[in-house]
Amino acid sequence: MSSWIIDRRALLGAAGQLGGVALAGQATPGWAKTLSQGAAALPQSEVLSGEAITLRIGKGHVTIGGKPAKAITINGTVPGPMLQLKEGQMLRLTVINELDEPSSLHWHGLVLPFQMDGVPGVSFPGIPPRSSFTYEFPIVQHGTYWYHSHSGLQEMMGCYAPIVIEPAEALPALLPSMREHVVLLSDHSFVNPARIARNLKVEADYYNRQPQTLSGLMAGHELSLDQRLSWAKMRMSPTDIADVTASVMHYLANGHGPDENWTGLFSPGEPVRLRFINAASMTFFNVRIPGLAMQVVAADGQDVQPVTVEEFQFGAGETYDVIVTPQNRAYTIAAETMDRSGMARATLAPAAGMTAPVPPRRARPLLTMKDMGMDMSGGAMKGMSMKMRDGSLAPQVKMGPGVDMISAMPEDRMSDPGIGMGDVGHKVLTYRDLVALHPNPDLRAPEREIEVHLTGAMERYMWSMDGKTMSQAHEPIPMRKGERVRFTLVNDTMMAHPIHLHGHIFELVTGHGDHSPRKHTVTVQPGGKASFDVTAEPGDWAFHCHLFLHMAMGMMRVVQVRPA
Ligand SMILES: [Cu+2]
Repeated sequence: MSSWIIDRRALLGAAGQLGGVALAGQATPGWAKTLSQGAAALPQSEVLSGEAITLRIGKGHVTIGGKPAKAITINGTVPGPMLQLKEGQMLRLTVINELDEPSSLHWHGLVLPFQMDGVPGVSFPGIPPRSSFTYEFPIVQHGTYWYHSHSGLQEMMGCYAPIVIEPAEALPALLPSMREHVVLLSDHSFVNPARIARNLKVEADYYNRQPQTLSGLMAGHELSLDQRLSWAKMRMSPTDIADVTASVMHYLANGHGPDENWTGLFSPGEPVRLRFINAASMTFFNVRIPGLAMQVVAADGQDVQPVTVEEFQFGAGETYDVIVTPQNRAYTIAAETMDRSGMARATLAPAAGMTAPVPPRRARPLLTMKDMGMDMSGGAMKGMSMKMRDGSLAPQVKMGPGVDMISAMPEDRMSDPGIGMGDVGHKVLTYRDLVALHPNPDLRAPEREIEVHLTGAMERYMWSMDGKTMSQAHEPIPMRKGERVRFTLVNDTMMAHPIHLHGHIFELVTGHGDHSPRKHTVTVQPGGKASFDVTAEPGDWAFHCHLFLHMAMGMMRVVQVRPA
């Protein structure tokens, strides 16, 4: 039976693009070329591996829809070169900053001595213009990770790339020879990020002005006049799903726009491992492959017991490895943005030039009372606008113009599939579905709990923790080496925030005991809360929202771990 979908125009188009890539020279690194046989099939010259690696940060371009956009590149490309490492090896990375401004590289999700973590002003001084820094550390883990600049808004301009670490010992569930593809999703704008930040500061909904439509109202997707007035009274909008949208961003798969259609090849019937990385600066993605179930086998690089889903939503900084078994046809990898304003697209195909239908973007989701930390079972919106500004609910939060709400009844939302994912009609991954493959390394109960509120004022585009920005908070969060602590993050905003703790892999508190799923980045749903247990590693560590503009505005702290 042959169900090949060969689109002749696409075939010619793909051939043209391959030529285009060759002409463009260095625009795309070897691992991200428009047509890929798989990461293992790459010639040695196309990946960076071994114990000594040199990376150059410089100025360049990324081509989106045939137009060049300014970019900060690593070794001349966006994304940068893939690092293929092996658990147990030593690594010496020389990073040359060719920019006229300070720079840095941070190894996202790697457990390492804090001086090698690469956050200017926190763990090292940064790399001055026209100079270099050498990072040196052992690789103590395996899985899918990535690296990016932690200076200014350079990450937002393309300064990121994947890291794939092979396990010291082969995992029983995975064939060592299994074909695999990295699918790195990102966002890029033709507008300078500093200008995007300025525009949001002047008008927080600058990029989010999708008007409510009459047809939407009639279809039941939109709000009644009454509901709209209630939201307005609270100075909130149920459409604040994302602050940076497709009106200014373009969404890329392995550095390619939807029309360039990055394509990963496979042999029909063979299991293929896809390493999804959300390297976007400001975007959550809903990832699905219509017609193909995905078996999630790792989260943030940590092995989990296989769980089969049709779709998952993930935030900036998170990674998922999935195994798919495609048949003899092409499939679209559809990575719709959480606010449904745009989509990154790629293709899995048994031969070059094949495409599958691209699913249309689904209707824009709306926020609910749950997203404001309100349980609506007992009452209506009446009185809510008072309650949501009640500072006594969170004594440690510094109330002021930078805090426009406090979650009155924050719920644990670890079983939540994500904004807009509740009614898509198929199985969507939740954190509670994740169960670690191996027992957790530290089974001690936490000695104490640290509650951190994620705070903000949407209208002023202010973002903070406990009501204070990074620059207003002079005290780091103190911990002792080896101390076991439970962090509970309470989201007092109506946006989802992917919160990343550097240098640690923590256990999500989701009721799975000694097989708790381990991660380095946890998304906290709007108005909800999330807890994780962590064993403190010595040093100064960045702790922040991975939406880069939220971090830049102040949703960040330093966690300082002193000797016991
Ligand atoms: Cu955030």
